[in-house]
Amino acid sequence: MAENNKKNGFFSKLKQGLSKTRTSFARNLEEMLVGERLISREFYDDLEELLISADLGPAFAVELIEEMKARAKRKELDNPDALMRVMKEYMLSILEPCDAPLQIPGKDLFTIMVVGVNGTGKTTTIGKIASRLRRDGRSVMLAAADTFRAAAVEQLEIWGKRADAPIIKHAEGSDPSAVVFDALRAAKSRGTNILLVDTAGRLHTKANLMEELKKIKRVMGREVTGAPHETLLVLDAVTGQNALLQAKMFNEKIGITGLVLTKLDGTAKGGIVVRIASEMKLPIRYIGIGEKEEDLRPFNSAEFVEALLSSE
Ligand SMILES: Nc1nc2c(ncn2[C@@H]2O[C@H](COP(=O)(O)OP(=O)(O)O)[C@@H](O)[C@H]2O)c(=O)[nH]1
Ligand SMILES: [Mg+2]
Repeated sequence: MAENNKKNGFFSKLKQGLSKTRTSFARNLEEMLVGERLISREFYDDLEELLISADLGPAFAVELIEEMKARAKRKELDNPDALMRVMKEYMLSILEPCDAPLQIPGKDLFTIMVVGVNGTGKTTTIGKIASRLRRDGRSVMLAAADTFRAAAVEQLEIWGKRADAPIIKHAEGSDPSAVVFDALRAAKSRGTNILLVDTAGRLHTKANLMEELKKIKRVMGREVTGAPHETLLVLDAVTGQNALLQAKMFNEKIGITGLVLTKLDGTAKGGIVVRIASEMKLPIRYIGIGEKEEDLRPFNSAEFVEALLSSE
């Protein structure tokens, strides 16, 4: 299938999107290697700086350098290709455990609560997921529980129409939990397979937001056993280390079961995906590389490493 083909549009676009990260990284690395002895002190210092500036994180840098030093001692690291190979292997070993696509059983109601800071891409991601699922012939319903702005509901409605998925909404400013309650009832009575819940992300009232999200979770758990079955946190890769801080905060306050990394088209901070993987150890369900429906894919660690590190 086209989706499994490395030469497909998605892979090219991902590679294109990560090119800023790659140029500030892989190319620098190649330049560093020209004429330089691989195992000099300065080389490791430069490498550490480079890894940290690509948002790969200090832990990654230290561990990778330890690994390289060990291999250099065993004389396994005597050319740039070998070094690149070690880097790829190491990155893959961090990302592979996060390679866990969302599995949605075919019967019974499966509920997905989508959370994250304003502007990270929650509503867009819900629309894209809904379209994917509809294309697979699943029944999908959307709950507009970001009741803060009317525009948020309208945006979700547009995606709902596009995906042919009904939406449950209330008036602007109403209680988000009440919307979710109604949506759960509607989904149950119509025998819907998947309910996607959009939520607000305004952070200037952080404590309130977390309380609101906890309440939504409680309501879901009361109405449907095991709900929310997935609590999906959407992070904007462009924000680099802020995305990591958000992941920690949301996970601590409401518990996260999966991540979506958006805006990997055109970021110099693509390394943040590796850092989030190594520090959060949560499944990365999807990545986003644009605003359109087809710009969302299940995360694939091998594809990602290839796109991030291959120069040709
Ligand atoms: N370039 C790019 N833009 C995205 C991506 N995902 C979302 N966006 C855009 O980011 C903006 C905010 O998205 P939205 O879904 O409204 O965020 P929300 O506030 O979290 O619901 C919109 O303009 C989206 O089109 C992505 O993967 N790449
Ligand atoms: Mg939104």
